Amino acid sequence: MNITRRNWFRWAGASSLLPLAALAERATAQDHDIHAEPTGAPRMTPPTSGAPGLTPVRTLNGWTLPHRMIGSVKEFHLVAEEVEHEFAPGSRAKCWGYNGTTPGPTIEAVEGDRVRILVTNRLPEHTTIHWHGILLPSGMDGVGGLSQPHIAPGETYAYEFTLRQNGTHMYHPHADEMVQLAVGMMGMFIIHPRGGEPQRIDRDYAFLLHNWALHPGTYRPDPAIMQEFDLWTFNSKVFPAIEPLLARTGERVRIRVGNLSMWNHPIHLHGVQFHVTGGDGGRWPRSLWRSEATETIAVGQTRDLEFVAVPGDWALHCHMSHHTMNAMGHTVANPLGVKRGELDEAVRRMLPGYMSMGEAGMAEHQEHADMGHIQGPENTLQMLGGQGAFGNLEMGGMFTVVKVRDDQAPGDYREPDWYLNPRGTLAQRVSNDADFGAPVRRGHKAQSVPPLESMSVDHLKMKYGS
Ligand SMILES: [Cu+2]
Repeated sequence: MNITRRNWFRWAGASSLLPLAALAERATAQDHDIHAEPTGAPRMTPPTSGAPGLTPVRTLNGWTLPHRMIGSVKEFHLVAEEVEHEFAPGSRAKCWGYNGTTPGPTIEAVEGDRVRILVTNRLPEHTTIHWHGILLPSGMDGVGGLSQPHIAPGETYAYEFTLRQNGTHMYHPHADEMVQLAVGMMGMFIIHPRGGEPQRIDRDYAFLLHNWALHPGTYRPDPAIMQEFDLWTFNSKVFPAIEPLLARTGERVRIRVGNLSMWNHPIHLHGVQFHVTGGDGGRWPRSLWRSEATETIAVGQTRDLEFVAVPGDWALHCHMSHHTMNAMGHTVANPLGVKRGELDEAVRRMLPGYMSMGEAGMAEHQEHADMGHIQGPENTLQMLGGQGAFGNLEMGGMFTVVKVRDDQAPGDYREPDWYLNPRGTLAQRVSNDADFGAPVRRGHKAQSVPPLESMSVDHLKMKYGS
């Protein structure tokens, strides 16, 4: 049967999704090996060598590219190539990236460093790399045809320049951009200040925003799509496969976000007012910092968000609600309030397994999908997923959790269990009667009910109270 985007909404379904905790554990185990040494390569040095006391960046679900010292030059080697990528268990794709992953590994260096970046092209077409936001000679800027010849398949080019700035930057092709960006070619380029940070950063996270059109049942992202994307990602992962950000109470945390997608994304962090402290123009003077809870990161921009961690499990997500969902159709008729009656049974005679959804909202979708009642096409994630301490999160796409604990050891990135709410700090049910209380409602007659008595709540009985 031909599953189109139009009818996909009704088919969105079934994939087995691991709890956030299990996925994060896996991510921790396999990633972040910044000292990994390819066979026979000379010894690699830490990314912040030359600037002691700096905290290396932690790329969500990603890794930092090792380098080697050739004299006084830090030499990196990127390989543009096809990669087998998993957005989350149940959704794989043939993408293009660097050194085996999308996004490619993060390049970290220190202001003042002389860097040489070898770029080997193992793609079926030519490419280049543009160093987005980095001050360099025109001939190193990586715009194919303008600043250099294209790098043909099989060729290796060397870029070499001195870093004269610090901040959050990116790299991406400047050749057949529509295709090469759409299938995952991107990475971050972080330059640490040589003189150290004005304020010590205890945890320094980084991720890139992106969007993908991986049509239901297919394995190649479609580069022709401009607006109706299926997958919205932090570092090419969708929730619940995006690893959480961890911190200890009181630590200073920076989240560096870059946007190489086709949409602007209002990134919202719960629990704190963060300061926006920089962009791809570098770190801003203190007088320009803004206190925000949501920061829109436009296409082609980066932003640095800094805050002091407060204990809890805090959502970090794009505020466009369609960007916190996985595969879905955008052109279906509105099912809200529709009485389906005999409809499902009639349709099932033609389409076995059919189940219409949405007459009371879409929250039931996750339940049905998790229980296997509805099945989607192969290699396609359900629209909503993820589990928290209290039930379904009904999220996908650009969503993860910032987990802050009093007892998280400095430098420990192992994921703790769900947050234990101190006594008296957890919202809870006080009635299951819809006529409860005496709320003022316009268009409704006031009810003559006794005033709400003060209630005592036994927090010790709460499952997740401490
Ligand atoms: Cu968004």
